[in-house]
Amino acid sequence: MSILDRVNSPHDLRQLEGEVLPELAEELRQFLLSGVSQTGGHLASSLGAVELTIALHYAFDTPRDQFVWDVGHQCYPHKVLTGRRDRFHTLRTYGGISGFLKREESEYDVFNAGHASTSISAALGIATARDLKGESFRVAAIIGDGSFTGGLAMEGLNQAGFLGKRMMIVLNDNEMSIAPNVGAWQGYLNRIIHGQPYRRLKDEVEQFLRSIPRVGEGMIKWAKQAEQMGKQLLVPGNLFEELGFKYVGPINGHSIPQLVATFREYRDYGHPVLVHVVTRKGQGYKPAEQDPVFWHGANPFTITTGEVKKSSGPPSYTKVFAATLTDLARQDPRIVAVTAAMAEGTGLDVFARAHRDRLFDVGICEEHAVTFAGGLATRGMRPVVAIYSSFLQRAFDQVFHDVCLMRLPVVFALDRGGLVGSDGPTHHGVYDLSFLRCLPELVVMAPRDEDELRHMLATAIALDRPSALRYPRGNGYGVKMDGVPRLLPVGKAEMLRSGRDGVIWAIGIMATEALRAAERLVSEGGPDLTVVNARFVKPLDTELLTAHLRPGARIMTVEENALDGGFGSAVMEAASKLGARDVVFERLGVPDEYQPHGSQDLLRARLDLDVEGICRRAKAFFPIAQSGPRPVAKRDTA
Ligand SMILES: Cc1ncc(C[n+]2csc(CCOP(=O)(O)OP(=O)(O)O)c2C)c(N)n1
Repeated sequence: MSILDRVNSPHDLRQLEGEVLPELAEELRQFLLSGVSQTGGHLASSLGAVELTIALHYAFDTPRDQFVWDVGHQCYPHKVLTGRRDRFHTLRTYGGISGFLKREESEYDVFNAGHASTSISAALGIATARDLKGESFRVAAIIGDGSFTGGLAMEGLNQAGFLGKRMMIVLNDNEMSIAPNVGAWQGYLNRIIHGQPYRRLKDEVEQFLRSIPRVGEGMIKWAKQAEQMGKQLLVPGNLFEELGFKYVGPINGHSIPQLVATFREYRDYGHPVLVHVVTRKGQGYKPAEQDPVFWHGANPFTITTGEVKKSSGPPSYTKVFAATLTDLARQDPRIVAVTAAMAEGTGLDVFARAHRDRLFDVGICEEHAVTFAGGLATRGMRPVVAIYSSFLQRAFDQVFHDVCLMRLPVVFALDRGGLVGSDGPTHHGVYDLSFLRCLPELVVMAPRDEDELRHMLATAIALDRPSALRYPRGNGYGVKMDGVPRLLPVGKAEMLRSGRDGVIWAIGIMATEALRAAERLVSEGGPDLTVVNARFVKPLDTELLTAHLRPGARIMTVEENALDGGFGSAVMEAASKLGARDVVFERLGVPDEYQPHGSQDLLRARLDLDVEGICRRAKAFFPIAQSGPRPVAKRDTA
């Protein structure tokens, strides 16, 4: 029986002798590799946190003591040690355990996560409640250096230093976000780790003394003594001390004895303590150590070779977006791109290769990214903020206050719109159409395939007002690319098909799915349907809609977005404003509940958002015309 086999809870872990913990770390690492090689998942961050996780559970008294993990993508060792070893093979699969922290899953997951930079605020809230209730447990926030750059983390740090609550912040510094971390904070942390300010000063002093003629070795010796005093002023972590934290570190994050000793020494410190732990992303698995960016989130792979099972097929929407933007920027020097630490995920690494000085990685700072873009736009630039739909949620006010209210021409390129799959509810981008379409001045669109994405991007950049285009995760349909990107008429929908038994209005790739469904239905003797690709959620094509609002009409809407406040709602609201009478609507989309993790296909099928589902729902909703051909509703151009 391995050591890991004997650990079914942190309590079991704490029964082990300290000497066996490095061996346990090795077993745990192999276990993670074997599991993630089957399921895929966030490998490199979890491998880097193996020793840290063991040491934390060993030194603290969980679940009484509360750990708040930031983002949650590094929590696999925590999952395995907290009784989920036997379910680890179900990681990120439908019905299986989540890839992030989830309170519903375990009492050891005290705060859900998936989005970055929340841990300090949440831990401070827990510590504050503890003190108000006269309780005595310990609280620790575990946050990576990337997540540490987020505005929310800074806000938490600000209040934590001020309140002086008994809590620990463990800064897991691997000098990497998904890609190498950026920003002035990272510069500061790097200087602590690598001792640069001190070394630089030392070099400069020596150089200066040597440059003075006839300064003997005695003088340099004296200077070295003085330098020792100077060193006191340059103790690493001073900035944290100034902010009200006891700074401890930097600590080797792969040395369990050092970690355990440090946690034991400071776990009951009366004030906030920041323990600066240095780890290596991908530790212990050569391919991940060598390319931690690639291995941040891995598809299933072969452990021995590091060969990843590639998904083949047409280019992804991300790729098409990046290639198009890169081309458009060749003609238009106003175009600049902004990413919040997601250059690879959004494809902007491709853009940066061609336009090195025109990509701005602002760190995991979505709010700042949007306002920064607003500032750029006031001076005539055309900023394209490429961001995952679900991460834009935290910058809603910036979209409203710093862009739309001033009608600034910022383009929001929202990747991962719709159901994203195995990352689950924190990452599904199913609210953007709802939260964006309520903002005046904003043009909101979604392409039906990868070719239309190109035209929409060109259209968005040409506009003198803010715009958002959202497109899904995954591969396109492999459609032919239709010449150079052209400008689409704003607010005009596209008729994909005419039928006599009813109308489907769909947005984004659901328009393509609806068209396929309509074709299948006629071929099977089902209802003969008109299919409209709305293209724009805002402004909506009310002219075409008016033509479809005949008394007795049946209109189905299809969207990969929340039904509440989404595209179908927009159609119904427009119909109501247009005075429609006696029109029946059926809306397909995401119901008012959080969607689980699982494959995209499966999640879509559950909600009838695939050809099969649309066919089934359409058969039930649209009666088939009994008598001969009826005139198809024509566009009223009057
Ligand atoms: C608000 C938000 N923006 C972006 C992301 C995507 N994301 C997930 S992990 C990550 C990097 C985190 O870096 P760090 O905190 O240093 O952890 P590491 O992976 O290096 O251990 C990013 C940008 C996210 N989860 N949440």
